[in-house]
Amino acid sequence: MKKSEMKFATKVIHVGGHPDPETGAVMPPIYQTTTYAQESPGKHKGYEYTRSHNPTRTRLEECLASLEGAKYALVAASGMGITTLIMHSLPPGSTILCGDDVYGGTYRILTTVFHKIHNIIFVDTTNIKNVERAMKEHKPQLVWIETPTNPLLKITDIEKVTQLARSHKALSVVDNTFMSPYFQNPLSLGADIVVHSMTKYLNGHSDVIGGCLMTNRKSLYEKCWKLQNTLGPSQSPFDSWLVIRGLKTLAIRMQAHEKNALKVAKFLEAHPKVEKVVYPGLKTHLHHKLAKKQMKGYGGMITFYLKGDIKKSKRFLERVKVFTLAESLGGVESLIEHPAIMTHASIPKKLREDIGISDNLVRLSVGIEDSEDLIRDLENALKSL
Ligand code: P1T
Repeated sequence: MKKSEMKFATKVIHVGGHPDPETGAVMPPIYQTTTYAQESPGKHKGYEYTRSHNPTRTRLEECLASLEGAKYALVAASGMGITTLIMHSLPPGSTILCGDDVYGGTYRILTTVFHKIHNIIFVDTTNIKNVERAMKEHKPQLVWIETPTNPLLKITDIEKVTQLARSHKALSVVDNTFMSPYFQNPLSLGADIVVHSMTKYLNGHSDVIGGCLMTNRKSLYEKCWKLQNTLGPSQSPFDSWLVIRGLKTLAIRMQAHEKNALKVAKFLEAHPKVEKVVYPGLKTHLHHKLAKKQMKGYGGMITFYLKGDIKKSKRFLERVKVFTLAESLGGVESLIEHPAIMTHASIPKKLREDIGISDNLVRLSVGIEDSEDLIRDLENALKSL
């Protein structure tokens, strides 16, 4: 069967997953090598040095490309590594229009590293009029959106924003980490590049740091690959192998995350000690209709506002037992965190509060444990407040 004809749950297992031609090993070998023998100087089998290419990484890239319906995928040692490559691929002095609610590390790299090379403009991309105005005023070379956003789960209309970018001859990038390719495919909605922190749902087991980009644009892929080869943030063969292993269950994991998240969101919404719940799958979500239109599901991330102050939030976070208080997301285990103190601390307090990352905001990465245990855990911690 052609890989383009396969359904998602088949692709994650079989694309790039052919048995090893030398031994018949069903699982791909971990090519734990830095270098490759050459027959004659410059005559080799496509592999010279693992910073440039590695056969285990190639298999992972093949699978990832197919999941986003892309011709090319590039894997790096972290999500931030991928952001670095994309930023360096632009001519110095470029203008980047970035969503105003993004992962704290993305905000940090743009405002403390790449502001020295490029002009960085933040805008609320959920409001298309804002984007239109900013496009005319700043004439960006690249538009960077995260949807749903981390941590506020705001939804940007990918089709509309990428269309606007195209009409202004700007490239568009969508960080699709929160949805994974199972629930959202930005390239099919018009994006030029889709990026993921593979550390999250793609690997799914909280044991690998990694990032990737997928695109149909050969020149962009080649530019980023050359930069990776030059700058060096290439992923190790073992980590690529672990992601190949994690990916195999992506479809069923995403279904389970979503099923649990909807139950947890509904429980929290009805709880008297909770001020507000944000989950794209709830009808009360500000962008629920758009989420329903452009996503195939709503994912496993929930944010909510507790009734109370920072002290109460800390007490609540100390009292959960099944949820682990930790940064990151997208693993099989449930995690809980405080964005203002943890993942988004690099955003200045005033700015954080203006966009809604307040001291009573809590973020959940709902895992695939039994939902009754997760709800009981939250109930007990809330009861103790
Ligand atoms: O951690 P790394 O693999 O470098 O990925 C960075 C990154 C990029 N994009 C999004 C949307 C992300 O959420 C992240 C990392 N986020 C966390 C560590 C977190 O807890 O939110």
